[in-house]
Amino acid sequence: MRRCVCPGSFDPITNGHLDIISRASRLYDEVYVAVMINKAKKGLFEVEERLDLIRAVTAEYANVRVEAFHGLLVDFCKQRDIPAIVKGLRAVSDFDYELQMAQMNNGLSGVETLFVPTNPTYSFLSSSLVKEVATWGGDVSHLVPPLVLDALNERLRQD
Ligand code: COD
Repeated sequence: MRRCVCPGSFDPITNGHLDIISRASRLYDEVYVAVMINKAKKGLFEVEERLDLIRAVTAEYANVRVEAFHGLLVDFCKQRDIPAIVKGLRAVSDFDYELQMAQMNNGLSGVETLFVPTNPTYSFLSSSLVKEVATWGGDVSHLVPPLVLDALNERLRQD
C-alpha cells in the first residue's frame, strides 16, 4: 500500500490545500491529512473544527484519512508507516523553508518530501490571507469551499 501525508495547520482548509490533497489522492493508495497541533499558535478554528471541515470537504475522496497530531511530523509518519510527505509549492518564497524542512525530516527518519507545483489559480492563496481578507469583508468565496466560507463568516461574526 502506497501511503503519503499532506501536513499543515489548515486554519482553515482552502481550495489550494484541497487541490494538493485531491492530486495526492490520485497518486497514492492512502492519503493522510495531518492537522499538526501547534500549542504556541492560537488558531481561528479549534483543531476539532478544522478536522470536521477537512473531513466534510474531502468526503468525496475515499482514500483520504484526516487526523490531528501533536509532535514531530516524522513521528506521525513512523507510527503509520508513511514514507512520503506531499507538499504544495506556491512560489520561490516557499522554497527555502520547505527545503529546510524536507532535509531535516529526511535526516531525522529517511522520510521523503515530494513537492507538487500549485495550481496557478491558487498560487497566492494561504489560510492567513483568506482570514485577513474575510475579516475586512472581502469576498473569499472563490478561495474556500462553501462549507468553510459559512464557518468563516459565522466565526468572524462572533469575534
Ligand atoms: N497551493 C498549494 N499548496 C498549498 C497552498 C496553496 N495555495 N496553501 C498551502 N499549501 C500546502 C503547502 O504544502 C503547505 O506546506 C501546506 O499546504 C500546509 O499549509 P498550512 O499553511 O496549512 O500549514 P503550515 O505551513 O503552517 O504547516 C507547517 C507544518 C505543520 C507542516 C510544519 O510546521 C510541521 O511539519 N510541523 C510539525 C512539527 C515538526 O515536525 N517540526 C519539524 C519540521 S522540520
